[in-house]
Amino acid sequence: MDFKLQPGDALIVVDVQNDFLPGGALGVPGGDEVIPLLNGYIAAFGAHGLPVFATRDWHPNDHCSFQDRGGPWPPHCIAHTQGAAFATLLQFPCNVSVVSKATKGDADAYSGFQGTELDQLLKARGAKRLLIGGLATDYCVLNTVLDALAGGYEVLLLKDAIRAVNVHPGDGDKAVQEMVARGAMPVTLKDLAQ
Ligand code: VGL
Ligand code: ZN
Repeated sequence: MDFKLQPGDALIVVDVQNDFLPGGALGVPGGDEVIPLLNGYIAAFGAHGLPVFATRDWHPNDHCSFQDRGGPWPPHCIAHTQGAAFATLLQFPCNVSVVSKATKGDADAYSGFQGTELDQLLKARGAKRLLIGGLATDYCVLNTVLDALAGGYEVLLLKDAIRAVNVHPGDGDKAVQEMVARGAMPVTLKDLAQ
């Protein structure tokens, strides 16, 4: 599927943070492999003067999703720690719009739209079509994509720039199927006509 960047496109890089890279507190297998691809998309967006958004998981140190509070996850992405920082090799433009989520102790948020200003920021930039990639396919990418579709955006899923946690084998594949069934179009960097 060939596609061309056009006015109204926005790139959303989901949660590419140190704790989600291999060796991190909640390492996603192959999570680091998305970085060079996302840098390719970021460069293309820069060349077209189109906006780039980055979501980040940004938890207090006693977040309800942590195992010591009965949640499913080890402590991860604690605000202002090195683990919560964006992957060093990601080449965000200096005007990247950063959106923090799940910042309060008692609620989790897998979607970048949940409890954030992402929708308003996108609308303010005239965004109509969202290119979405990052981590993790079966949690924050899935929920961000589903909310984007429900909110009336067209979505291109960056299939080469997502990786899954796969708590249960096949979770990532199932998530991709669900996103596509709801209307997301899977694309890769090779499909991008320059
Ligand atoms: C995520 C698990 C816990 C994600 C965030 O960014 O996909 N996954 N918190
Ligand atoms: Zn989290």
